[in-house]
Amino acid sequence: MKIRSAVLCAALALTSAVFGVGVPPAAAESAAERAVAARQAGFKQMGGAFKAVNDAMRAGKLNRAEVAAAATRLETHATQLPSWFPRGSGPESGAKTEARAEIWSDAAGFAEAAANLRTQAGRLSALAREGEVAAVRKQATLVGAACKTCHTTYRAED
Ligand code: ASC
Repeated sequence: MKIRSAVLCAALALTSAVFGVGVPPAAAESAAERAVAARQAGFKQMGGAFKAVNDAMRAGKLNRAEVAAAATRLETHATQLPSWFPRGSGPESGAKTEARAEIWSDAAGFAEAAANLRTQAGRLSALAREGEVAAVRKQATLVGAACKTCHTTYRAED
């Protein structure tokens, strides 16, 4: 019985190795393409977190813990954001990306823009915990402005 399952396991492993079963389709091939896919996923999460904040504002209902958690997610992502742009993952790589070359030629400016988003998102989280809707709403527009400023300078389509 044990030997049988071991043989079965080996056969399955071999099948997987040969046919790539269980391995996700290789949508991203090169290191640059993998970096692009990873950061797009990160930005998608950021968009989701910011949407959660804006939805709460639109509904006029401030669930403090929920909005604070979304803002903290934004803050954490903002901290990691510069590392999502390894050198060589820009448009020169041939990868399909809206990242502009300025991200790397003006790395200090890019880092500063990310740090600003981190600061604004941190303030948003603190204000959400305090629970003053008007203050949260105002701060949410500053977070949006931080997103937008960076996009204007460092993203092709914005
Ligand atoms: C979002 C989102 C962005 C920013 C930006 C803010 O929700 O996906 O890229 O806000 O539009 O101006």
